[in-house]
Amino acid sequence: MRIVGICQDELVIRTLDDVLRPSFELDFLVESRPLARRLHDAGLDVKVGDPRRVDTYLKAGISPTTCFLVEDNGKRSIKKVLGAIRDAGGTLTYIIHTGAAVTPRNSDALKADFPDAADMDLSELIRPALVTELSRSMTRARVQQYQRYFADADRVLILLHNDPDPDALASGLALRNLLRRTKTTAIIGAMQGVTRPENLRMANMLDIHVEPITPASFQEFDRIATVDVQPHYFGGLLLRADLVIDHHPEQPGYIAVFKDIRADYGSTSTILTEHLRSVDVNISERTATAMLYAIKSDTLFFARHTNRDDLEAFTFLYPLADAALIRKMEGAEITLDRLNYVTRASQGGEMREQVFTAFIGEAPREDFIPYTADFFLQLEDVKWTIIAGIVGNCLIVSVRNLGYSRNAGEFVKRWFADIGSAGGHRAMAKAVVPIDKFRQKFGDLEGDAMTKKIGDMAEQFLKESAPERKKEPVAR
Ligand SMILES: [Mn+2]
Repeated sequence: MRIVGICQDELVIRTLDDVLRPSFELDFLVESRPLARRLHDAGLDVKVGDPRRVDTYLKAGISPTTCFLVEDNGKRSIKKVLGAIRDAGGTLTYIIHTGAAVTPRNSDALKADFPDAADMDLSELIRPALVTELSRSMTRARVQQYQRYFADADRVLILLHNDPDPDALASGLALRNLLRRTKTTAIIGAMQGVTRPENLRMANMLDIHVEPITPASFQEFDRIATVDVQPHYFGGLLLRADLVIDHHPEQPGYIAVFKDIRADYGSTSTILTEHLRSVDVNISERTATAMLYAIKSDTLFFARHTNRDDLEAFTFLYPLADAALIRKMEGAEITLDRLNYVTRASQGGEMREQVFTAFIGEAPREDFIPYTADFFLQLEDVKWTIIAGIVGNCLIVSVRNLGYSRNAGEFVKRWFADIGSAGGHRAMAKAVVPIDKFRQKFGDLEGDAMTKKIGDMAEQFLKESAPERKKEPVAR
């Protein structure tokens, strides 16, 4: 395919020549003779002519398949140039903006006269690659700093949150990799071990061993890192960490020597993928599989709280991972026990304007509640799920939503922050409330009355918070 570049700036011409010449037949039309001579001497295919005249193009022997790349550096109108190309029979015209930002008025005027011409912005073309490269080198500096800081430690603890999920497990593996340590020199630990069946299965299949840790054992370690969690989570038991890597909103109340907290990321594994890439660490199939599964599960396969970086990390990890193994791990999600709670929720649950709420009574393990919340979010027409159940002497409330219209974290804080712990993301949140405190505040409710109360809370919250939406900044 032949491309004719109609450009005035030497840097633009040389850059386009470098970028396009291997793939296309490329020649340039310039107005200045000295410039043409210089470029010609450098081996470029250049002609001199007036780009505002039709016969310039006719003489150049263009055909209907010739593509025109017209530089608009903002100094002089290119309207006549576009007109001449069109009158000479040119149909494939691209405008490449290289000057100061195009004003919408100029751009609209051109669009009206030349609706088929496509626009490109040179800075927009360069931006993605340049930004990625620069942020990678900044990440590299940060990673090298903490690698050095951890290098001379005998024993390292990589601490996960209670009942670690795939993201926590994968992040533990990834960080151990980054610190170039083995399972004897860097312990992946948690105060409360893995309980959810699919997470146990992941840990077994990928041979990830989570050591039980007590607060008393913290001092046995020379360095402590927390991943997928911040030290405040441990309620004053851990006031200081050497390294914190997390994607939950940043919390006050602890000291960290190094931290990388990115609350707009869908998973901690995404952050760690960037760390691994920045220092060119070899990523084993096991680590890649764990991280890929983590990104998939933390973002509900990109259905919630996710960004471009998650997608980019997923794309990078995919060829390195064992996809068949991931399918096997996912198969473990459905168990007869869990179906029992799904059935309870479907029998006692209530649907109000795309909000599904259910109280599922007592459960032996906490994971039945978020599992049920995730399950009902798959239903067509369901935008929010709020599932409550009693584990021990606490009421656990799990909130999920799609579409991000209102904040799930705000919902649990609105109703439960004063009587228990409540927090989370925009799309997923949880509250843990002692049941007696719940009853003091909301009354002695059971069964269907409980479901109805939660439905009322949702309705009131969604009404109250409706105006908040207008104040939010427009997403990029
Ligand atoms: Mn996570």
